Order: sequence, then structure tokens, then C-alpha cells
Amino acid sequence: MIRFPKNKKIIIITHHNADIDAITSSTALLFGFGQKDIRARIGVANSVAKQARSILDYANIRVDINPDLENYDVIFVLDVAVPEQLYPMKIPENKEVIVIDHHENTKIRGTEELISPRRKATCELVLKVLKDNNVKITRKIANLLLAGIISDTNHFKFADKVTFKLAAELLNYKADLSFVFDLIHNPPEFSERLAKLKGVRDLDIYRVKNYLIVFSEVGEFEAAIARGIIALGADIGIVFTEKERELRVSARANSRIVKTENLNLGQEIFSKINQIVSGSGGGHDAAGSLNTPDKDKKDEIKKFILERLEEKLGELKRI
Ligand SMILES: [Mn+2]
Repeated sequence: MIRFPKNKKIIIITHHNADIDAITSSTALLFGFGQKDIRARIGVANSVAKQARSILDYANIRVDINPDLENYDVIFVLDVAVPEQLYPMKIPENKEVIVIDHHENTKIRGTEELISPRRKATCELVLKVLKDNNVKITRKIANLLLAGIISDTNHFKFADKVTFKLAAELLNYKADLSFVFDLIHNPPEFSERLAKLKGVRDLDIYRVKNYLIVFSEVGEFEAAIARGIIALGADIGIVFTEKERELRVSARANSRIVKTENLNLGQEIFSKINQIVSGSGGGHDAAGSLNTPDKDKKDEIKKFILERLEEKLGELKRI
């Protein structure tokens, strides 16, 4: 059992580009300390992710970027899978290190540890630490912990029955589910929204069986637009972007066509485009990409993709 340290200089540290689980688990622990009149700081490597900044506003907490860990006696390490994620911070020797984490490969050894790779979020483990130390789970702490859980489980998609039990417990502590969903909602920037809408203005659509294969050409955000086309109902979205020196192609397929047709965009199509253009192509089953300096080969590339898809799926009809 991890006990709160007394009369020590404490810092809670978490990974670079700190995400929602990292920030909510750290701030919830800090509030727990606060209830027991224990002072502490939060240190983050390099930066806080954009989607987690609203959490800091809600918690009304400031974090230190890359603080000097020599100034502290006890270092709580939260949500850090590998030590490289703390760079340029380095945990000095001879400090009391307490690790709380749900990652598989936590290479950081603590003098005390609560590491459980089966748990889905560091927040799930922080709830236990807070209760073990008789912290009253206020609505604010409950909201923070629930936000971390919802975020790291991708809105409960990776949750298990323990997660649901803990989420229900947090609701009993008066966590507000719709407030938490709003808190972690992260709408894309204006420029991305506009590019996405423009990207579906002029589509080239093909059909084979009940599959829809859709081409688009945009100025930027090609990967987001390929995903957006899938969200609108396409089975494969292929987006061309012409940059100053290169042509980029980004493709996405939904899981239905990948599974049913045993399709692999990376292996079967994008890693083979090198047969007709220079540059590099590749990907995996549900995603393919190509970067090529051969900007004049757009039509050939599209023809190549269509031919490979026809070999795989049958004759494509333009609609
Ligand atoms: Mn996490």
C-alpha cells in the first residue's frame, strides 16, 4: 500500500506531451495531498498535450515543465511507460521513487510501486491510492479520475468489468458524466475543420459489391480527411495532397473491408507503388501512405491503386 509521505519535498512527474490520463491522475493525486496538508508540485516533460490543457484549467493547477528533480525528496512517477518519456528530466539516484502506472513496460523501478498492466488507466490506480490514504473523493477528484478513465479507454471501448465498476463508483462520488465528456472533447482546429469540409466537396467514388472506394484531393490534413471519408460511409478513403516538392497519398480502410476481404493497404498496394514512382510507400492493413517527388504521376498512381483493388475485389464501377 502506498502511503502519503509526510514532511518531505514531493513532486509528481509524468510523461512528455502529457495526455489526459497523465494530467488527471497527477492533479487528482495533488488534490488528495492537499486534503492532508501535504504540499507538492507537478512536473511534466516538455509539454502538455493540447487536449489535456482544458483539464488544467478545470483543476486550476499549474505544472512545471522540466523541473530540476534534485530539489525534491520524493518523486511520484505517474503514467510513464519508459524513462525516455521523461527526457530531459532524469530521476536522480538516492531519491524515494513511487511508481503508479498501468503500462506493461515500466522500466522505472520505484522504492514503492503500484503497477498493474491489466488496468486501463493510471486514474484507476490513483483512486485506490487516494482511498488507501482516506482522501475524501470530492466531485472534482471524481470528475478528474473519470475523465482519465474515459480518455484512456477510448470512451470505454477498451474497458473491462473492473473499469465499469470503478466508473460507477466515481458516479456515486457525484462525478458528472456529461460534464466529463464535454471536458475531454477536443474539437479540431478551424483550419482542419475547413479542410475536411472542402475535402468532401469533390469526390471520385467507385463501387464494387457493397463497398465504396472514394478518392479526394486536398491541400492539407490528408490523413484526417481520409479518416473523415470513412466516417461518412466509405470503405476505403484515398486522399492526394500536392505539396511544393512532393505528392502525398494517404489512405484508410474500415475494419469491415479489411477483415472480410483480408485486405492490407500497406502490403498489397502502397509498398508496391515503388514499381511506378520513386519515394516511399507503405503502411499496414487499414492504412497506406506514399510520399513521392514524382508530382506529375498522379494519374498513374490512381490507376495503379484502382488496378490493385480490382484484382482484389472485382470490377470497380465509377458512380
Ligand atoms: Mn495512461
